[in-house]
Amino acid sequence: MNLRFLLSESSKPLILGHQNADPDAVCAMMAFARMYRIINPEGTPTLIADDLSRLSNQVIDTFVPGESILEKEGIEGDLVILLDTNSVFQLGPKFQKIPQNPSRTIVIDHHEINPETEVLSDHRVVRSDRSSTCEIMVDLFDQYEIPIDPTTANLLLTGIIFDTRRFYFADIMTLQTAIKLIEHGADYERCIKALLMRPDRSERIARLKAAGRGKIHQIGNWIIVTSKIGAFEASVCRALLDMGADVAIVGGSPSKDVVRISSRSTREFSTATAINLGKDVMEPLGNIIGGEGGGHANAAGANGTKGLDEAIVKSIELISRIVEKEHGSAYES
Ligand SMILES: [Mn+2]
Repeated sequence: MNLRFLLSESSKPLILGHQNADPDAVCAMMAFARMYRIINPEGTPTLIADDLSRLSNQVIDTFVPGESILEKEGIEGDLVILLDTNSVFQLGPKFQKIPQNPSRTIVIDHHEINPETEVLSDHRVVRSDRSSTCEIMVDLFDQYEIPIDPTTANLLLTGIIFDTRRFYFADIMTLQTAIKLIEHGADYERCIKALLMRPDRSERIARLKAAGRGKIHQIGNWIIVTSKIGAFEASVCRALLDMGADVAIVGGSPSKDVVRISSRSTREFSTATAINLGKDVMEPLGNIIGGEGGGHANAAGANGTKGLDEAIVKSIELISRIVEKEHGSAYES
């Protein structure tokens, strides 16, 4: 792919990120727009995403206040660039139809390879060995010998810090890239601060109340915590795992005839017990609460209309039954 050529002959590129764009997507988009303006100062890039996360807005306010990412439909472009995104599905329903012409579509992404990407785009930089799209962007700036100014360096370092979970997922290349960005003027402390965000007051109160009401169940060596709260069930589950639970199951009845249950488990728990919260717990609970349940191994939920207390009791039964059946002898000895 000759990125310089594609950008120099396009006057109205559309730079797209995935739905609910996270800081990696947003920072890669902002950096890409800056790269484009250096290659083609005459052109006007448009940045588009279906909703930004709260944290992404905070990052924009920190480093590029006044610059914006649009959510408007119907904007025409002569080149489409997908960042941190490898399928139209990830763009969200509003913008799924934008990529139409593979010869005018570029994909820059670090997720697992998706067969759809090849159909979607003739110009791809897909590197699933990299832990963020922003890291790939640094390589592109280098490859095309485009200078990185301090603001771009801050944006790219922030995206890297976010997607690597502050360098939890990082290798020597990631760390070298981070150093390079600091040498170009990125302020590490500012980047870290741009990514710090306390949850809203109401969410913090929900977490604290649910923790206060929590019931602790010890099954084998595992700690399962159940609780009830009318809102922020998923956030409460994450908080309970942070506090030390192996599994958190939190139900709420935000109004009459509405029952919601959310659950989370640690990787350690799902690996050792093979319990898939979606299939093994939330699917059966869906029946009890007169609705449906499902999800993934470590994060699942159910929605229904009744029977919250019964469902929570049942969830513990379901988990104990599997743990005791698979691992009973180990605990008895
Ligand atoms: Mn990413």
